[in-house]
Amino acid sequence: MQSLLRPLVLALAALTGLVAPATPLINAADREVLALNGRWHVIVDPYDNGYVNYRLQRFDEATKPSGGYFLDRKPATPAELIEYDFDTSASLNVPGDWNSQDDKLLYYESTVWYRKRFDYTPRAAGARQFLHFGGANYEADVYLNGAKLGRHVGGFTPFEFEVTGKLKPTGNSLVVRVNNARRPEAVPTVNTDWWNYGGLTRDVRLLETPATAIRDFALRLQPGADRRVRGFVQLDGPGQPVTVEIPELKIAVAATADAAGRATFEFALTGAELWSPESPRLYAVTLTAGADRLTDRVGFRTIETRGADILLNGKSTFLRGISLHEENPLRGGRATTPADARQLLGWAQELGCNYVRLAHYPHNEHMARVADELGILLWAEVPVYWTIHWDNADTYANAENQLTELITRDRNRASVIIWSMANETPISPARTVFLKKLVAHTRALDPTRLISAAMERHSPADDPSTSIVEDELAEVTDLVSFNQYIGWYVGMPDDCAKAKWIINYNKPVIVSEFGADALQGLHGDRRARFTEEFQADLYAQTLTMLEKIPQLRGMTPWILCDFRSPRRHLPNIQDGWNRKGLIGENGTRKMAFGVLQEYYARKAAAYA
Ligand code: GCB
Repeated sequence: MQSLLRPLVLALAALTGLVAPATPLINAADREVLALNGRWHVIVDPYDNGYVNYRLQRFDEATKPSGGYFLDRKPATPAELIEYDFDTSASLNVPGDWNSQDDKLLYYESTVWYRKRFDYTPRAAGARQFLHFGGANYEADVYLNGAKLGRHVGGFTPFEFEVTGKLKPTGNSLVVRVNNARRPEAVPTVNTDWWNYGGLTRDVRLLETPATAIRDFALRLQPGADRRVRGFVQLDGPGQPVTVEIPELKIAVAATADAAGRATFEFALTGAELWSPESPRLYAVTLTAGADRLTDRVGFRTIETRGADILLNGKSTFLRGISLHEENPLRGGRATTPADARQLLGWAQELGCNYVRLAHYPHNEHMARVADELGILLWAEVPVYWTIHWDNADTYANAENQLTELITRDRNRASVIIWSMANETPISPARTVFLKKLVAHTRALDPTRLISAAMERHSPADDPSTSIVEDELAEVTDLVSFNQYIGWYVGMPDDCAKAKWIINYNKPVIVSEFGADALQGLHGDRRARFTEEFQADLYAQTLTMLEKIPQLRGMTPWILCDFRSPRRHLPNIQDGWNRKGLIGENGTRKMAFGVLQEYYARKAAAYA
């Protein structure tokens, strides 16, 4: 949205209460005055009985919405008929998916109503309050004290509603209808290779700010020897003086926000140590605007490409990566906490990684923050996966919105170096128009990071051993990334030895996926599918094959841990799990883990 329009939209949102602001307050954790995590009462409502009446009319659009569960009512007299009761219903943990918390909900794909009661007295006179949701899969209708606050679509990005003047000192009822039904026109569409975890899967918080709030900011180190930082602070209130301070560097700069609430900054980052995987240096940054004050920890680094090289702080780097789903492998549910992020990213570091692909949708904010601390570079992506409806304007708007919410949330994370537009999308004119539009949108929002997409290879009909990567999209991305499964979906691992690659782009090549299923503990011949030996051999042969690509500058094999997938049916082997993990369901490393670890040790030495 253009910044000039933003105040108007915000004013409208405040007026009607039904539109979520374009971007939620940045760094919500710093604003939290009340955690709304913990147990929430839930009603599992497969027929949406609390949402629509028997004529399929929505209660929240009716003048007398008496049947809506969001009213959170109790019978006033014993004679009154009310056929639900949150107080005596079951409860679930938030943040968390419902599937892994109750066996009956493992495959559930419909509506669950969540209800939390809380008390709150504003801390300061004139303060504003916001209800902030880290994410809810897939769509959420939110109600406070019986009135609708609004709706959010998209399962992996944050949203919030201003509730200033709507809170009571005691007994607030916050009700959220979460629905995770898959829909063809949605993002993602109906077919994915991951579990459709539903629910309030991320932190829920009550935030408070003074009347004029710092809504957003970005501070970015510009490439070049003079180490200049450019950036902005966006207020959602009238223009006033804004300061940016980095006390450790004795930096304090001031600017005045314009009528649209935007203050721009440029200053020299004198004396700073740059952020890198070897030395993930973060600086405390404090922003002040009138009575509002926001703190964050920010790393400064540059990322560029030159020909086939990736330059991190000007130095050529090889991205020693692994792909990850946002799933706790041991619990088999969504990863939700900083501890979950530390476990996954810690295992990646043990493997020798300096880089991780957060597949296939925006992961929770803890991931990028922990990666910032540990020194792990990140690829972040949106669920434009496989066969999206390329011709549908709403589908495009939805994808663009998810991307905007992701970029806005994470653009101050030094760890994030790549925004990825899509995964394995079939080439067609409509698809390429759609994705190029996303690329242009991303460059406008964040000109300082690399743009990619997981593309595909193909072979000429008469020459199966030649792999060609050719995609019009690669002309506008900074990296040429593709997934390839020679040895698993295409032929056998021995075919790697014959493979020839044609990649006519003078850009860094990042192999975004390769892999093979192996059941941890299953041993046998290296040609026997699903054995650890097969997977280890595929890794060894693939790594040798990929070394033949002169522009190769990184990879994220598929995948760190086995993960749940409803597409994987082989009894006693898969049992609902994709077994391409290097780590099994119980945390045990498979043989291929060691193969990749050894390769990465050599790569680290070569690029030291
Ligand atoms: C892919 C997809 C990934 C799947 C993987 C597989 O190409 O991008 O989401 O899980 O293959 O295991 O088939």
